[in-house]
This record gives sequence, C-alpha cells and structure tokens, in this order.
Amino acid sequence: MNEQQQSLLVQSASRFPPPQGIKLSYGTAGFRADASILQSTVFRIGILAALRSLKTGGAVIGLMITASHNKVSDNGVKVADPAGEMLTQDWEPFADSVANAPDPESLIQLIADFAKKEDIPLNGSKGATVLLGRDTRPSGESLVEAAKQGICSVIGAVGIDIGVVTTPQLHWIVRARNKDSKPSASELDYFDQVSTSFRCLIDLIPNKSQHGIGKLIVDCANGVGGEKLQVLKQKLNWSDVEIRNSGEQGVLNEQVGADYVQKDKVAPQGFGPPDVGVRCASLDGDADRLVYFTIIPNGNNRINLVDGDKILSLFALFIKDQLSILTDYTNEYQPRVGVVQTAYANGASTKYLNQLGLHVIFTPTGVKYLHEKAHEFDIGIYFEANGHGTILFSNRFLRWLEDKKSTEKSLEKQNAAMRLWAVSKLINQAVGDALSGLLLVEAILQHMGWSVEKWNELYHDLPSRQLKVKVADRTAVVTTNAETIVEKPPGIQEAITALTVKYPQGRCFVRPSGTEDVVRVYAEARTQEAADELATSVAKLVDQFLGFHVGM
Ligand code: 16G
Ligand code: MG
Repeated sequence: MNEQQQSLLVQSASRFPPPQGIKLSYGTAGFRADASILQSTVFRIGILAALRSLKTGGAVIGLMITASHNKVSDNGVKVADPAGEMLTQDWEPFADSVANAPDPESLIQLIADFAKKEDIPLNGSKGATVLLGRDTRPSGESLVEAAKQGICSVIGAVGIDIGVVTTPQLHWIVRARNKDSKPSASELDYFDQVSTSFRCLIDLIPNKSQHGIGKLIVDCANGVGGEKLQVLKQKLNWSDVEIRNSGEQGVLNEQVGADYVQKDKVAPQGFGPPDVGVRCASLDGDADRLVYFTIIPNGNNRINLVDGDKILSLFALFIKDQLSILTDYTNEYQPRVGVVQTAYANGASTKYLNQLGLHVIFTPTGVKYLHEKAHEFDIGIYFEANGHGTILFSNRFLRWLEDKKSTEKSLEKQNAAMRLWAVSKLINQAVGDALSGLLLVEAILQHMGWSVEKWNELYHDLPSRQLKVKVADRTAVVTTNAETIVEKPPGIQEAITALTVKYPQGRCFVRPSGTEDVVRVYAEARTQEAADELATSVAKLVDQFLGFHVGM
C-alpha cells in the first residue's frame, strides 16, 4: 500500500471509531445490529466492497443497507458479488476482522496484509465501482453516507448511490451491469424485464378467458416492497391487486410482513374478516421473502399459510409440466432438475416433491448455501419455508431453450419453450425476490386456472412449531447434516431423539440462529398439540444444556 493510500485510510477511519465492547459477525446474510452502532461497520464494509471490486477486475459490486424483517431501529449491511450473488464465503472472515479491528492502525494493517495476500492492487492503478442501495429505514441514508466514505478511502474507487431499492433489485442490477453487459442497468430495466416476461407468460395461457382467479391483496410489511409493487401495478395495468401496509402509516415489520405471518401463522395488521376468501400475500421488509395465505373464517386472525415450500412445489410442478411437453426420452439432452430445501421444509412438501420424481437436496439455512447447490443443476429450484427462494437456469439449458424456441415445429412445444424462457427472465437469477416470485405465482395460478385453495391442496402440511431459546452462547451449538443433527454440546442430540421418537411423524432439530443471539427449535408431528409439546420440551432441554444458569 502506498503512502497516499495509507494516510487516506488513517484519516477517514479515525472519523468512524468502532463501538466498544461489541463483537460483530457477518453472520448468515451480512451484519445486523441496532442502527446506532453500525456507522463504523458500514464504513469498513464500504472499504471491503471497493477491495472486492478491485479483486474482481473492476467489476461492479453491490452494497445493501438493510436489516430485512428485523425491527425498524435495526439496520445492516451486506455485499453482492459480480454475478449479483452473495459475497463469496471466502471473504467472510476478512469481513469479520475488518468490522472488529479495534483502531485505525490495526484496520489498516489488516487491509494491507489482505491486499497483499489476495494480490489486490492498492496503488490507484485500477478503478473500482460499488453500487449502494438501501431499504426504507430512517437510518439508511446516513449509513449509505458512511459506506461511501469507506469506498472513497480506497484510491480509484467510486460509490454510486441508487437510492431506495429492494434487496433483490440491487442484486439484479449488479448482475445486469456485469453479466448481461448492461453497464447502465437500473431499476427501470428491472421493471421492464419482469413486467415484459410476466406479460409473455400471461399471453401464452391457453383459453385465457376461463382463467380469472380474482383479487390479490399484498401486505408489504410497511417496507420498500410497497412502492415498488405500485410501480409494477401501474406498468401492468393490474387492477386486481390491492397493496396494503405500504409504509405510509404503520411501522416497518411491526406485526406485518412475511416473517411475522410465517412464524406466528397469523394475519398481518390491516387484514381481517372482510378478507376471508381472498388470496393474500406478504413480503418482508426488504422484499426478498414471499408467502401467501388466506384468512380462516371466524378463526380469530388465524390463517391458512401457503409458505415457501408450497411456492417451490408450484414452481416445480409448472416447470416439470412444461419440460414434459418439450422433451421425451428420445432427446439426447435431458435437463437436470434439482430442488433444494433446508431442514425447515415441511416434511409433507419433501414427500410431495419426491413423488413428483424430483431430486431433493438439503443444505443449511441461508440463501448462500441453497443458491450454491441450485447452481449444480440445469434448473435448480430452491426455497426456504420462510419464503426466500428462486429458480436458477444454467447457460447450457438456456442455449438449448433458445434453439427450441426457434426450431420446434409443434406450436405446443414452441409455447412450452417460450414459457420456460419467460420464467428465466422473470425470476431473479441473483437472489430470491418477492416481487418477481409473486408475479410468477400469479402467472402460474392463472395458467392453471387455480384458486389459492386448490394450490394449497397440493399436499397437507404436517403441523409444526418454531420456538427460540435465549442462551449464554449460541456458538456452543454445533450442527451437522444440513443442521438436522447436533454434534455439540455432547448428549443433547440423544436427548432430542429420545423425545422425538415418542411422537408419530415427529421430527425435531435445533440450530444456532445466524442472525440473532438465540438457538432455534423446530418441531413437527402428526397433530398441532404434539408439535407444540415436542417443541416446548426440546426448548426446555436446550435451556438445561445451554441456558443462563446462575453461577455457571
Ligand atoms: C437470513 C437469511 C435467510 C435465513 C435467515 C435465518 C439470506 C438472504 N437471508 O435472513 O435465508 O432463513 O437468515 O435466520 O440469506 P436465523 O439464522 O436467525 O434463523
Ligand atoms: Mg429479507
């Protein structure tokens, strides 16, 4: 590192002292904490993002300020790699040490050592670009400013602020600028692409007039999804959608949004008896999660949840149908379709997907793991039960499809190829995206002529319960086998298994949260009472093994 670079870093770093006595971790999906302590972290991750751009030959890197479904006073920061995907896991330890360096001198030493090891040119000879986005949190603007200061303290690096966007939009734009050779790609291109491909799917519906599926109401978690869905609604002239909890009145993520609806299985605020019988959906605060639901009549706010597993099943079914129109056993190329889930996937969904003849794989929780696995297929469909997921298409498959679109003689096959092509354009290739996911669900339901009830009947969820336990140190829990088995502390897995086998169709696992200081418990069983009982007794067990005990 040359002297000019060194003094620039020293000067700017001293304006962003780290919070005392707090250890931050990049976690499952970036740093998250109370917004008031994040200035220094975000400044430093600005530096990291600039270094990442330098390392990747000047590719555009994304930096998103959001704490997703967490409370409005929290915020967070995460980095998107050139293909719009999550920051490579190799750099996470560096992110942790950068965020926790106690003073400017040690920070600069870390950067110098890392740049040397990674062969990153830190002499201003190369340019670097970082795109900055944020959700609607009030702390977002000043954190974007901190990130810019970090970026600018790397000579040759520029930060471009694209304002308030959904997390998936930022990832999409980063990808478009690098991979699709659209150096000036913006939110407008995103809206154009998703609306054009959605229209294409609708135009390809056979016997369209019979397929009205009625109104949709979307709970936007009082977050950024509201204003973006409004743009799509106008662009598509879509009168059948009503946007609620768009953020004009309520508080971000407070008793609203996909996380609340999915975990508590209740209707979000602003929904009630008049909405019985209507198809409803919920996005989370930064619009990367999507779930559907209907309100149970006289059900005291309870809902029928149509979660990420069911969205996955709908997508898988549609893709399988289109592929079976397009291919038969005589085809020399048979596209490989794979489905990726986590341990949170309802057992009934996995059974259903297996029955469809699909190859189902499990990974630990967190998009970065599912996304990576999904890449191993020609069509990789991944979803977490909480509503985060997408469909990835391989280049080889897309080339094959391109050829089929133009050379297939049968109109039916041509249309199937066009539909799959439109899906690949609609669904976000960088990361799970509630808005494009919502449009795909709507297009498929219209295609099938299905009500939400019909969709929900694909299979019946096993009753489940999720609980969380506050523990002294969540890192004491170490899991294996895609988080289904606890290795440490010793003895706890045997105790969990002994409880689980008592319940017909019982399944239970515990894992340390990657975003909160808790251990999570998931249980499912044949009845709700049994799932609740199993979850509660395992939560007690976790507390016995790891809880806060006086004198320990
Ligand atoms: C983050 C992850 C989500 C995961 C959740 C688990 C991304 C973009 N988001 O929100 O996929 O389900 O964390 O949280 O990866 P937990 O570790 O606190 O249970
Ligand atoms: Mg989110």
